[in-house]
Amino acid sequence: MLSLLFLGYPLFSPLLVRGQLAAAEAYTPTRVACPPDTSLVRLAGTGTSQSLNPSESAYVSSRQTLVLPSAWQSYLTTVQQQIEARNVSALPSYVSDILSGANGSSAYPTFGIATSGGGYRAAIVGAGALNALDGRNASAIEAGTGGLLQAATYITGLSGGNWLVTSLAQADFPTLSELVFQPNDVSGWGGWNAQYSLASPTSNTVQGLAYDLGLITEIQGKLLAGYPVSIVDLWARILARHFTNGTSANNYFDSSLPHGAGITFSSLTNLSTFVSYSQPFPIVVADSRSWSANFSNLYPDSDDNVPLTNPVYEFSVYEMGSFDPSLAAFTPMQYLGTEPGSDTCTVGFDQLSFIAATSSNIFSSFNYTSFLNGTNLLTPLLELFTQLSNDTESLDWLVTSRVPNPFYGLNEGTYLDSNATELALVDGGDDGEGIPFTPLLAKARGVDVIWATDGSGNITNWANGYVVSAAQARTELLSAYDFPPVPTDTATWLDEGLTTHPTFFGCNSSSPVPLLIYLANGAPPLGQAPLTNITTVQEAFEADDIEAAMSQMFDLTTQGMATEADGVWAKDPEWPACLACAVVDRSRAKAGVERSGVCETCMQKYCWS
Ligand SMILES: *[C@@H]1O[C@H](CO)[C@@H](O)[C@H](O)[C@H]1NC(C)=O
Ligand SMILES: *[C@@H]1O[C@H](CO)[C@@H](O)[C@H](O)[C@H]1NC(C)=O
Ligand SMILES: *[C@@H]1O[C@H](CO)[C@@H](O)[C@H](O)[C@H]1NC(C)=O
Ligand SMILES: *[C@@H]1O[C@H](CO)[C@@H](O)[C@H](O)[C@H]1NC(C)=O
Ligand SMILES: *[C@@H]1O[C@H](CO)[C@@H](O)[C@H](O)[C@H]1NC(C)=O
Ligand SMILES: *[C@@H]1O[C@H](CO)[C@@H](O)[C@H](O)[C@H]1NC(C)=O
Ligand SMILES: *[C@@H]1O[C@H](CO)[C@@H](O)[C@H](O)[C@H]1NC(C)=O
Ligand SMILES: *[C@@H]1O[C@H](CO)[C@@H](O)[C@H](O)[C@H]1NC(C)=O
Ligand SMILES: *[C@@H]1O[C@H](CO)[C@@H](O)[C@H](O)[C@H]1NC(C)=O
Ligand SMILES: *[C@@H]1O[C@H](CO)[C@@H](O)[C@H](O)[C@H]1NC(C)=O
Ligand SMILES: *[C@@H]1O[C@H](CO)[C@@H](O)[C@H](O)[C@H]1NC(C)=O
Ligand SMILES: CC(=O)N[C@H]1CO[C@H](CO)[C@@H](O)[C@@H]1O
Repeated sequence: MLSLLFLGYPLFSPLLVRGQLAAAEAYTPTRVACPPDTSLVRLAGTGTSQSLNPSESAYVSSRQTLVLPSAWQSYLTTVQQQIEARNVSALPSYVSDILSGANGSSAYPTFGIATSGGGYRAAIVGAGALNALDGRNASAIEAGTGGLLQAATYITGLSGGNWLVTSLAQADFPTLSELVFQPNDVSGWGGWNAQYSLASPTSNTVQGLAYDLGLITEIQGKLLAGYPVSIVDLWARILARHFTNGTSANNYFDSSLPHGAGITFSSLTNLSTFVSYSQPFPIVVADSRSWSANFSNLYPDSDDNVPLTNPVYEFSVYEMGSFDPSLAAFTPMQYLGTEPGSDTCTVGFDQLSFIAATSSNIFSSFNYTSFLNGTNLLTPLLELFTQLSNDTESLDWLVTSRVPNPFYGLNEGTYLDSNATELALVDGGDDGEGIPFTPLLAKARGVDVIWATDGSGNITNWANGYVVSAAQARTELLSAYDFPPVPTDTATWLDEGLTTHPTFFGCNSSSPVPLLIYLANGAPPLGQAPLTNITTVQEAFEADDIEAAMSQMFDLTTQGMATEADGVWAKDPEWPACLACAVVDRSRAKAGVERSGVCETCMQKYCWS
């Protein structure tokens, strides 16, 4: 339909280019002289000689010195107050020794939070869980779980979870209700705007056409500047209206505004909460859809055709690359988009909306032909796009995120993308590992304990552990990462009820294997009617429905192993204590102290053996 309407429309005429929208201009990368002494590849090493980006090390170490001591103390106070209020057994003294700082700064755990993919559902349940861990929320304090978010060193996201992580970071780390619902902040953060459907935000045909055409116009500058574009760039411009600053309910269709174009991932270092080290360090991931992959390494039943051995790339404010041993290299985020062999450097390619779209590139599972046949999400846009790019040689590329390969020529023979001048990137969960564990398993980060929220939706939109089993399978194949033992089949996850209450994994392992605190969106809390198993493809939401789902997630996060008697449900009063026991457990073991008191019973109760 659309393509017929616009066939012959002079989309690429110089006229239109001159009249480029603010967004198009801000979205277009530019080539600049490379600053002297800039290396575009950092070799990160492997095993014990692995190194972090010096800027990341500096951020983390400042956060550890200036922010985390009081964050851990506040969390400890919260837990202790709840233990008293509930009249349950006191914590063994080693918990307070560790979290109060009495045993020195090296005793603090290094804590990371991971949020899975699963579309808007994953973003919503992830936000609900973070809200229950947020020390700024009085209900979370009363539940005895508030403050853990503030004590995290890292936060990772992929796909829908990456929408949560990137929007939270760029909005300057607001509370979760401000993040999701912020009404009409015209100049800055305007909330998720979830009432506007991702694919078709308006039922007004004229407005819809203008909107679609606007999206195309917004990515033209990038194409004309000689950079590869794809459907992922259109997706980026849509997501920008939901997950970056500059759009509110009132101006969603205002084509004179940049709608978040120009906000780059690398520029987030200027935010006040970043300058004060108040944010957990954000990282998102995407997979390589290498054309020369070893397809015998597909995770069983994974339907996205990305083998587990393909590189998983991570993106942070400082760099993009992978600790996977086949690559073990990074490029500065600021200069992402620089063509291999070029004597100029590209800036402005690392648009946050483009990274968010890359990590949530669900289009890869459509092949181009099937995409054009029928009505899929964005099909009309793709039709329009085809008219523009006319790139019949590489149609398959149009469903991947296209990034000039900073690592071209590196590690030939082991690094899968070595001979590709352009990376083809797809959704971070396409290999089956639907929770972004990989960055948290990098040896150089030394993460002791991981909180994972699983909002994937394998069974009637509930999580079934599949994505965690896949993560274990990947670490076995790559043998560069340590992962706690978890069930290998979904039957075990479900039969043992591991998805209906929080479960600890790796209780009998020791460092460097991290302890995993796993919370699945696997069943409604407290016997309530389910609201959180939202279908993955739902594209628009009423604020009330999001609020209700987040409220259920709050209960799910704070209930522990709930109990039922005569139809009355109760949260586990010991859950705050048990969670604290898990958080300090690696630090405890490193100090050579035995588990004792309530921690012993807690670990028996919540650990999977
Ligand atoms: C707390 O529990 C103990 C025993 O478990 C009991 O003796 C005591 O009376 C309880 N205190 C309150 C205030 O409920
Ligand atoms: C987004 O807007 C908020 C205020 O609503 C502001 O604090 C923050 O700095 C802005 N972030 C960016 C990247 O402009
Ligand atoms: C941070 O802000 C300063 C001053 O506005 C600017 O010069 C600099 O380029 C910004 N840094 C980044 C990484 O955007
Ligand atoms: C592909 O992976 C399989 C299973 O790990 C392995 O046996 C095989 O050698 C690999 N093939 C190539 C060409 O690397
Ligand atoms: C296109 O869609 C029609 C109707 O859904 C289907 O019958 C046909 O097989 C599809 N063709 C291709 C090439 O996918
Ligand atoms: C793409 O999908 C169509 C329709 O499903 C199918 O006929 C075709 O073989 C597929 N092409 C490739 C390269 O997989
Ligand atoms: C598209 O391809 C056709 C046929 O090869 C060619 O005539 C036309 O100039 C191309 N258009 C663009 C915009 O490249
Ligand atoms: C890249 O290498 C793979 C195998 O290592 C090969 O199949 C492929 O054709 C190569 N691609 C190019 C563009 O050279
Ligand atoms: C949600 O879960 C319930 C109970 O398992 C099921 O009956 C319902 O169909 C699910 N809803 C969706 C949208 O999948
Ligand atoms: C705290 O969390 C509760 C439970 O989800 C929510 O109802 C409330 O709005 C939150 N408060 C703030 C200030 O965000
Ligand atoms: C804390 O320090 C005390 C005194 O040095 C020591 O006895 C104890 O084992 C330490 N505990 C932990 C958990 O490090
Ligand atoms: C995409 C996905 O997760 N699929 C899996 C869902 O779980 C079943 C087993 O219960 C697997 O067979 C699917 O591959």
